[in-house]
Amino acid sequence: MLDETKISKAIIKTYMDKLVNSLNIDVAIVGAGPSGLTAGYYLKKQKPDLKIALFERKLSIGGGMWGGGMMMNEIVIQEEGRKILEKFGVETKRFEEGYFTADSIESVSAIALCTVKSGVRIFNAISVEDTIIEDNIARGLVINWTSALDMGLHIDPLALRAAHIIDATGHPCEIAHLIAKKGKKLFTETGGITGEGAMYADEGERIILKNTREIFPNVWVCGMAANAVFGGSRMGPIFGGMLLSGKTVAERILEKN
Ligand code: 48H
Repeated sequence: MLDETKISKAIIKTYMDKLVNSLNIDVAIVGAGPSGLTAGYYLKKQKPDLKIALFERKLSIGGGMWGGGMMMNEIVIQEEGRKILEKFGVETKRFEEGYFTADSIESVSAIALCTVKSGVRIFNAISVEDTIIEDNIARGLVINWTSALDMGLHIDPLALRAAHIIDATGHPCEIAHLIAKKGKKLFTETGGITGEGAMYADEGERIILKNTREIFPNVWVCGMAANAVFGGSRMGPIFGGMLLSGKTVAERILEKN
């Protein structure tokens, strides 16, 4: 006879162990779009002993990749992005010289599976609502249930400490905004957030790796958030830059360590 209370206990205990083990970690990633997932994967690949947790506001991970372009579920990548996608086991097709396509469903599923299997702990349906900042150095994240925030419930959050934080929140670059809103200066020309530029795919894909960097002590930015912070262009449904930016932020964090 199945005991319903054992099913409940198994879920509650296993989940809580996972969460408690994520309260003091090496890297906390915010946002499970293509750049955040890729960043987690490459960090673990290079240094398997790192403790990494990724927090995603939505129930589903994958961010803006599922929808391809205008909900046509194909994405475009160039040669360098194709190499990363193929490492994840995704089949790519040559469209024309320099342009490859991949099924967006296959891409998200493969990246997500590789990232989970690498040992990155993913917490979905949890939003990052603030950061811990001590003496002008970021030390961790403040988290809450997305559902509680959506309902406007007055529920105090919980917090965790992390040696590094990655803002992989895409267009809204939410972690950068949270820090700037507290009156803190970012490592940008103005000390603030420039906001992303209009669409210019070639520039957006080129500049994203330069923009993938530390923006505040212990806070790094990757993916679309990197261009949003530094005024880089948007690029539409071409995703190589997101994958390369995730890989690059992992490399830059490891170089600094
Ligand atoms: C927890 C959060 C929070 C928060 C946001 O948008 P994403 O897919 O981000 P990237 O940078 O990996 O990829 C960008 C790409 O999808 C894209 O939009 C492109 C290429 N656009 C070009 C163009 O021209 O439009 O994923 C970000 C994820 C999402 O799943 C959010 O739900 C999540 O971050 N998120 N999670 N706490 N505070 N804020």
